[in-house]
Amino acid sequence: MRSKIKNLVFAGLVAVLTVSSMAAESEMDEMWGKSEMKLRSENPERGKLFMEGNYAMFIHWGLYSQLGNKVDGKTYYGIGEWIMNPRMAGIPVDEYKKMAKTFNPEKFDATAIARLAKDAGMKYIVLTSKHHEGFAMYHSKVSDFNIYDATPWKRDPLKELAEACRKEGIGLGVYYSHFQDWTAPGGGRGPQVDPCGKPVSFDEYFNKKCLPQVIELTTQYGPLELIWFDTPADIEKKYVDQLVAVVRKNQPNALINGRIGHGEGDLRSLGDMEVPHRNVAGLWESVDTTNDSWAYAWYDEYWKTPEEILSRLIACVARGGTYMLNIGPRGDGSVPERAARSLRESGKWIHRYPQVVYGADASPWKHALPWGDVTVKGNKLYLSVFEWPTSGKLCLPGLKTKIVAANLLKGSESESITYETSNGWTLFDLPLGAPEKRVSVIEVELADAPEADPTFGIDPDIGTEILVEFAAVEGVELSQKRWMEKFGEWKSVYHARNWTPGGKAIFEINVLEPGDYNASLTYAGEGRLVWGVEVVGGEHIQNEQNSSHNYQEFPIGWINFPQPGKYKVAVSCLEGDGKTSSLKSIVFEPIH
Ligand code: FHN
Repeated sequence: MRSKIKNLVFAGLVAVLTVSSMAAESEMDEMWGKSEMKLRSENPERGKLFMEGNYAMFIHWGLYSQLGNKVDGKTYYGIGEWIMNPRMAGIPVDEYKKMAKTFNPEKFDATAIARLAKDAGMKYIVLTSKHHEGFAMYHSKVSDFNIYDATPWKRDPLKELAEACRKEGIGLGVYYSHFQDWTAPGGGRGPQVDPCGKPVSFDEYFNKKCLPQVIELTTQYGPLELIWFDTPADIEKKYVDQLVAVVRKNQPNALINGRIGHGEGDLRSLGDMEVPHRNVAGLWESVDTTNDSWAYAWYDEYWKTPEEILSRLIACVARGGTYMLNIGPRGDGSVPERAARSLRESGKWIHRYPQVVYGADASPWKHALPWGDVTVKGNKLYLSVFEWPTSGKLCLPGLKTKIVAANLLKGSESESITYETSNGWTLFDLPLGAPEKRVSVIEVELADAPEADPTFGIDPDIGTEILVEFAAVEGVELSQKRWMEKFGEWKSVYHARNWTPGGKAIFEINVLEPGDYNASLTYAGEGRLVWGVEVVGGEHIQNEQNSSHNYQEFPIGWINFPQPGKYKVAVSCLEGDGKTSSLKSIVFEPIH
């Protein structure tokens, strides 16, 4: 059974979230609701593609895609599906609704999208059937504010996508904004009166639009993999219960994500664009996007490269979860070519190494390793090497299970490689050149289920960064900080802050090759700071360095580890404004 299920009992260990100080940001963050990780095991058929596929396509597409973040010649930066919002362009309801008259996505091609997902190695697609602005991207009988009735296009893209997905063997899911509806009277954060000025309650909105639309969606498009609800905010539990009941009745095999609210749903969707650094138990997904926007934004050309996509996907699988990656088609229905190219290129690799991703489990190291990451299938480890060692040896710390064989994979072919062990490390002999241009894979067959010591090994060839979230702290606060880089573009970091005199972050490490290493700290802060780095029971170094409000790596100096083995390294902020100093990580670079 997959470890994401087995580890369920540890779900409570996941770190607590501390949101950033900006009130409006935390308000949006809190709209995700408090979800719990769990698996409803009464139906083993539920969520098969989620469980086995580990990779899906998210699509944000709606009326807003026409604008691409530009209104009356002005560009609004951030997530374009919020363009109506006063913090973006602030478009009045009547004006927004008129945009349906010009929505004519003639380049929409459901088959091409389903094939793109398939080429990308994704197993199902989740389309925004109704986002917060209330426009249904399918033929709804309940509200004429829908793509079939209100636009000159007069087609049902969800129906076309459902058919295309079925033909291509891809699963389908729908996104539905159940609480927020900015154009329907009574909808969450929407107009609270009807066009005649009569007050309309949320209850009326729910019964006249939300619930009937979820019934339509769950009865008219064939089997669905996932019903993806979003931003429950302060919705009452009685509404959530009704939605769950409808989905269970009409789509017993569909998963419900935790953003339905009130701890309901089958799986947890982490914060937007968040790939966790430590293993997370239970059923969960990361939702991310191919650039920095969900909906199409004309200016956003900051695309993830194929390597970045693979790195984030493999990280999610290695942490025990799944990855759903978004595309934002343009208003004419076409998919930005650069997004498609990165998806196809990364997909070629996934099709060569499906065993690394599909049905794969979490890494027993519980975090990434300096050169890459590890996924597991039965008694086999898959080492995905992003940084190929120039020394001819790949160093794996702390493997406790006996190795039966090690192979360097070249697509479906493989070449046996030799290895030796030293002080609890396994050193694999590798050719000097990587067999793959993006990510090379080593398969390690074990005599039993894999077990590993998760202590961070300091790699003798390349720099090892250890995030402070893995440190034990005394006299320092460890918390997660979230912020929006642009409106709706979430970033997060775990940091150690509020350093009191004597405060310490203690990192446990495992050294293979004794000698000098250059220790650097990545931090943000104000003014000059004196940091100390001390090998407990050994050398102490300290240095004054500047700081910046952005996280930056500052060298502290060389430090010696006299012999192989485990050490504790304590970091402290000795002088300067400890209150505003925010430590993100320590880096050890070998001195060759
Ligand atoms: O407000 C939405 C946002 O527009 C987007 O759909 C994301 C995707 O996860 N969900 C909400 C914010 O978390």
